[in-house]
Amino acid sequence: MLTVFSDQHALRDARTELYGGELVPPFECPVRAQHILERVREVDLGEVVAPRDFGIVPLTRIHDADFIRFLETCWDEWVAGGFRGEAIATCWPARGMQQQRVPRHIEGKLGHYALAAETSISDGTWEAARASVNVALTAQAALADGAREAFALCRPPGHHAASDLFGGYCFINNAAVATQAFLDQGATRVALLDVDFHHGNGSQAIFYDRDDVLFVSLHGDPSEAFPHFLGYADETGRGKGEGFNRNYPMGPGTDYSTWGAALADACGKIRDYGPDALVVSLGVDTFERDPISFFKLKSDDFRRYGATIAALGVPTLFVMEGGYAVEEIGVNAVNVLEGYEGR
Ligand code: SP5
Ligand code: ZN
Repeated sequence: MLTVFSDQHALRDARTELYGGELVPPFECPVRAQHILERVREVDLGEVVAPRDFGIVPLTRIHDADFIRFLETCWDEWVAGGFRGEAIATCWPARGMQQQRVPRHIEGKLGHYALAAETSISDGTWEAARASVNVALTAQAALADGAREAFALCRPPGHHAASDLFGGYCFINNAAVATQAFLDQGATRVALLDVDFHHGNGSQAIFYDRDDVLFVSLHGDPSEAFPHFLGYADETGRGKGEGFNRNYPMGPGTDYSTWGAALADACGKIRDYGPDALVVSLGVDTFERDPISFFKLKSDDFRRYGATIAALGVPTLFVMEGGYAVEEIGVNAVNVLEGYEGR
């Protein structure tokens, strides 16, 4: 299987994450991508290529122009504001306050566009996010050119980013942009399967009103886990999109007997939908030793579920999302891809 990878991921190297009331080194760090790339090479998964530049237009199919502009200018505005640390949102348009007006001051803008405070914006973040979405689009183009599968080794991840929100370590929704690219190139239906431990709130929100994308997510129960405010089982889509959103929230301690059964059910929905392409938001933070998650998947389980996804027989684009057990991240992510290939 082809892997697309960009060295520019390393430009996303924030110093701080707000966690447990402290500023700690971010869980979402450059070594994650290095370990995955090393494992891709170790098992000889296939060719590794650098991305092409697709420009801004494919991003504007998913994200608002003012949000893209914010990401582009945030760091410079923050520095111009005279702050010493990294850009962190500290106030929000909460219940009863104005949601529509975008403040002019950078602290107001951060609150308007952030869905969470753990994700600091730092120098190079925008450049890395651009490279990451180009990775997804280059892998998508390989499928458009006839490949049956490809691996977009994206970093930073994307599934928490909505049309005008960043957070959860995500800035541009790589999987959503790639999904839209399939549709813009003539696909009629695309399934987006999100197996990251966290609910893909950004992807759900982006496609919630639509029937041309089936969004299916397996994740930690939002009542117990980030992003906390979306991802319940009764969120099934709206209007034309009714029935085209499926959530499988699961509780602490969930192991493969439960998780695998949910995946089998999810795959049944995808099969019934009959998509032209499948995009997998591939997070491996479902691993038993993930430092911020509470599922109990073992390394071999990743291989098993790769095979389950392959049995759908649909052209498949894997887009890297989360996974923070850094030592095992390469084995776990590549196990999914090897399981898919039946090796
Ligand atoms: C892409 C992705 O996986 N993003 C995840 C972002 C999670 N950020 C918030 C983490 C809060 C973790 N609280 C964990 C408590 C552990 N005891
Ligand atoms: Zn995650």
